[in-house]
Amino acid sequence: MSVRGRPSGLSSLCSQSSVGGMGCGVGGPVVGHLVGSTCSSSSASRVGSAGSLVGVGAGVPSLEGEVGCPDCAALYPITDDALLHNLHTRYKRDQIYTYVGTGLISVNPYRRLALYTPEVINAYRSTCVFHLPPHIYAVADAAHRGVWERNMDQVVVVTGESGAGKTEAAKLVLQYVGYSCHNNRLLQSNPILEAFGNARTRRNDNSSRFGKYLEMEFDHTGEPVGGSITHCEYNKSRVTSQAAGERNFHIFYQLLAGADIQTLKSLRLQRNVENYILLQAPRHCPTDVLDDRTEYNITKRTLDALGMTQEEQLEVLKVVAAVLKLGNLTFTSVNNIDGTEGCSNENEYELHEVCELLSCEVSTLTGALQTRTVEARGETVVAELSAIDATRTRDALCRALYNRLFTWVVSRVNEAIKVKTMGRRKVLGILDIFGFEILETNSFEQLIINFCNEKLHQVLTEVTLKHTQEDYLREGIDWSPIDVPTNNAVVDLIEQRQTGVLAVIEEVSSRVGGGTDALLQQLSFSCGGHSLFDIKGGRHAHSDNNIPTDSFRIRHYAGSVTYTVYGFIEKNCDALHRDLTRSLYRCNHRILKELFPEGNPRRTTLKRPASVGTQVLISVSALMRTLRSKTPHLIACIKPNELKQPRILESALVLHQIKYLGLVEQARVRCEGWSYKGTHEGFLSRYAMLSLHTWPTWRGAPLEGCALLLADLPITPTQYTFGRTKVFIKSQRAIHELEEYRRERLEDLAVLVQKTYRGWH
Ligand code: AOV
Ligand code: MG
Repeated sequence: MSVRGRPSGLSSLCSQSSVGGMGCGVGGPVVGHLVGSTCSSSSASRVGSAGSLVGVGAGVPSLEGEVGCPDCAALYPITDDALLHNLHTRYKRDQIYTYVGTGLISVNPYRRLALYTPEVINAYRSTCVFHLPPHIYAVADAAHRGVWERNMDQVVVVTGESGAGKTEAAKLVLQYVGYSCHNNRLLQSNPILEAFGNARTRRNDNSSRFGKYLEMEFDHTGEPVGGSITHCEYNKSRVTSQAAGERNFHIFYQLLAGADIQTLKSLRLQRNVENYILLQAPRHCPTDVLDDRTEYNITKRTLDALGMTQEEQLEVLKVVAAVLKLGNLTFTSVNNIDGTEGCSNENEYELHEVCELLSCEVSTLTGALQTRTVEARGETVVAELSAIDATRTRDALCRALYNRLFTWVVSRVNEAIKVKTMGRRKVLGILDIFGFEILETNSFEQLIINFCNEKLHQVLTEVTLKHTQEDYLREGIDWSPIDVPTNNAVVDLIEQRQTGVLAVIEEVSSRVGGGTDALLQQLSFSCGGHSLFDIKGGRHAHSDNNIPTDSFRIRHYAGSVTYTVYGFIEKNCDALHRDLTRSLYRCNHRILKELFPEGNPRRTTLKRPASVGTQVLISVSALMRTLRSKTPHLIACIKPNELKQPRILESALVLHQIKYLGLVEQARVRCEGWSYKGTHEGFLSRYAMLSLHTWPTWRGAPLEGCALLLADLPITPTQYTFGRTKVFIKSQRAIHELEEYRRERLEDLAVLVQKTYRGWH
């Protein structure tokens, strides 16, 4: 050996088998054999000796009591059924986390487990991950280290269907990183985002109705210096209509349940939910007054903590209250003397109060809601709206007010957490979007949600499976390709220019009088021949088929979804008439001017605002670019049952998710592939100090240097290989130990430098 002080752990590298993923050299019996599959020796040995998190008195995690296989990449054989069995075995013992190579599977426990205490956080910060059970903190730690040890941008991506646990997982990652850094401002912002952006749906009591991408920024020392939040597509139609058994956004209920009498009075509100039409769900839905009250206090505290003044908070709440009260306005038809139809508002008092809240003239708002200014042949004519049109205008106004308020709140939060210093920075991003949804009736929102999930799935397949294998082939290393199903065809079907589903919706939206029938016809014409698209009477052989006449069906990666086209065009446009934006801009309410800048009469551009579909395409492709530019860490969340109940795992439901999340392919590529890859130069420059062959200087070819260096380390030759430009190392553990060893070496060198320095003085 040409180096000294080698940690004893490194010697275990010699005895490792070539099984990929998280193989571990700690000896011990295999616990929890699988039917028809076993845990391969290296990984099984991780199970060796020590404890499940739950019920361990001291609350410190250890490996004892782990059942099944902590890493699916070490199962043999790797099949859907074997994965299911493994997850089930572990779930029964509250072991909800399982690795799949470097990624993590998390099965929703639907109950609080003692897994997230400060002791556990400290354990994952201070102990080698190979001596601990699988945990989301291990993923968070790897991402965090990637930033401050390797100085590379990282991103944690959480996937899974609605209710699978993505948002909770994202919060835990943030909690871990925030805790380690003693900086919780970004974490603190979460209750506000959830209050305004989440709602109870049939599938999840706290469903995210917007996509969220959080970024923590770190300076060159690894200290967090701030962050930012990007949100995308917002389910604004929920403001004015909710499906049976669902609720509106949390903030409405929180406000009514939690605000004190004085605040309610100044907001002209009454405590009773039943007084507001927008909160009357079509089917009874429990309102949990107690929880809403507690949550209101949390939201309020968060607003305080982010530095929002009491006046500012009141301004925000006034807009929320105005939306609720606007929703109560009802219009009835009036026949004018000249034969035209007009309408009158049945609830004058409520309208007066709305105007008080928004500081605007009653006549201004009445005019905006009940009339329309049209220009014809150079003349300006004010036409009265029918009761139906005034109702539509009222709803569009409610949605726009709420939607823009949410965007304003997010930018206010961004203001509070933004980086205040200059200098080079690296980021750790966390992506948590709304999960894939199949409801009884699926509308435009579901199409958008499911399209976003398709895009995410496409990019993740690309960066984790496709690119990895392409790299092996490019580098010329021995590799038998593993077939990876892609969802490119369905993504194309939806996003293709001119002929894709979104383009068709856009085109029909821009036609004068384009409605549901025109949309169905055009969809049938443009997409009817696509093998993943069905529509009644479509050109495809299978196009018939129990599809209602007002619907079309897309076969998504996660299942077939039938969409009812009713309301698509309105939801896609949802533009506000100029009369409305001008009236809102004229209000004396401080925030409204910022919310409706296009209402400024001095602004002359009459450009049509981008439709929802176009906005989604733009923001999703920006998000995917961000993902591609960072080192990904994956967390696949699994929903164990539809009942939202603990301790129940429905096999068919979980198997379906295992399949469409591509977990078997992930496990296979990890098992047969290589955990680490780095250029010859990069590897050498990082680890040259571990061998006297390459340290203090190496002047030969990098490849030769790497070969000498690796030969000098206790790693068996099966554990590494050389590609044309890169070094590949089989197990994560080997890399981990190289890093440990490098750290010790750096400490040795620091001591040496100190001694030399003292010697000089
Ligand atoms: P989602 O984000 O994946 O759905 P959530 O993260 O909101 O799902 O989780 C749904 C519910 O499951 C939470 O409100 C918790 O009650 C429970 N849950 C999830 N993870 C855990 C955990 N680790 N421990 C305890 N309970 C948990 V959606 O936003 O609908 O796509 O759109
Ligand atoms: Mg969520």
